[in-house]
Amino acid sequence: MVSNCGRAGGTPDVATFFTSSGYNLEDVDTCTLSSTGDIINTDPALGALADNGGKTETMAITASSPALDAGDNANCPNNDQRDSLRPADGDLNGSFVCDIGAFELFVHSADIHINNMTAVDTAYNGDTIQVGIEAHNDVSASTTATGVEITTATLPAGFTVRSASFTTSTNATPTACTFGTAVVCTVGSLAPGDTATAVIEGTISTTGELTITGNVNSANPIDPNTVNNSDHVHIQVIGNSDMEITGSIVSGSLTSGQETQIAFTLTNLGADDATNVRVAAFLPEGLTYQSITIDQGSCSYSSDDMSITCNVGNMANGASVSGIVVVKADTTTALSVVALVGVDADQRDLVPSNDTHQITVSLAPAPVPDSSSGGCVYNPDASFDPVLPGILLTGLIGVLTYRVRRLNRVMKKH
Ligand SMILES: [Ca+2]
Ligand SMILES: [Ca+2]
Ligand SMILES: [Ca+2]
Ligand SMILES: [Ca+2]
Repeated sequence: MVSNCGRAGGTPDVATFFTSSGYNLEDVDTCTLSSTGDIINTDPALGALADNGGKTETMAITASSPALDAGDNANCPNNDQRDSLRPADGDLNGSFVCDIGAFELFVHSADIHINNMTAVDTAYNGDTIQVGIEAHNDVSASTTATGVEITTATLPAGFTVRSASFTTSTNATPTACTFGTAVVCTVGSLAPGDTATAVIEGTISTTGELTITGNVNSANPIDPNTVNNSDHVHIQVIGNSDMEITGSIVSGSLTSGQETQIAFTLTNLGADDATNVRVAAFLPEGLTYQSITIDQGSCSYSSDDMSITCNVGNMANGASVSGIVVVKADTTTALSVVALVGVDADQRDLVPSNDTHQITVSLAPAPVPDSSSGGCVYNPDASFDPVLPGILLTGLIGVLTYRVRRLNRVMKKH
């Protein structure tokens, strides 16, 4: 490092003209430095001559000096004039390069970073959840980081903080953080290897995906890697939709061979919109399926278990969808049977009692022609018990519940 070779006047630093071997620095341009690594017309930003350690005084450089990490490792001694090890990574870019001149600057660093963030993957609208943000000063840091803060980015709409505090690996007593539209935890100092963990408790009042971003920053010393100072968690928020299904039959008493219609209506009683709404209907022995129509979505019938399934799609809060199943009586004995309809959606249903509905139908065999009179007679054996045994109802409802669950599983695979 030189200042004024004297070729352009003034008092020369270097007595005779010399040829640069490279990696020299001059504050003006009197030395005709033009070899590899040479720097001209650049102030090296040297400090005053002072005792910076070692046997002789030196002029220190700072982290902003152009001499920093600008030397030649192939031609630099293992120690600087103070006997400090060189090269040192002065700009903390991971590359250890000698500084130009007699002084090798060692720069303290503390790579503070977000080590982990925790939160549930899914939650329901109305839930109160916790989000953890763990910050760490890397064990390889050369010094304690000071002025450490754990913060969040502006919190998403629909997430209201109820409390926030942090602990550290050296102090398990929670310290309060401030919070509003964001959270700020003033951690203070964090020694190499130490951890600080903020816990934020908040209530959800929305649906869909919530993203919460955590940050950590420090005042000192230099953080060589700021990319790892931020991270985030995603929370899928499921809504609450009270699905209701009702049904009725046009004719509750049928003679074998007669057709009738079972009408059903499903309604989203809210409070959130419903997605992937599914209807299942099960016909009892004695009623045979003829056809189905529905306002929205599509349906199919399976003769295997006499079930009808409909994919209705999405239903906004308050929306209703209606359908009609045409059935025909087919019985040789009098009996009372129950058709069942049920509804489900992806949302949480806090009122499951209205998710199913049962429709009772009284069936009678067709009249037997009286060959002697040519007319019809009523078969006295066709009288039916209008009261369905409770155990049968329970069994059918159990079957429905099972089938709806099975249906749900099948739906969710697609
Ligand atoms: Ca260096
Ligand atoms: Ca470097
Ligand atoms: Ca960092
Ligand atoms: Ca319900």
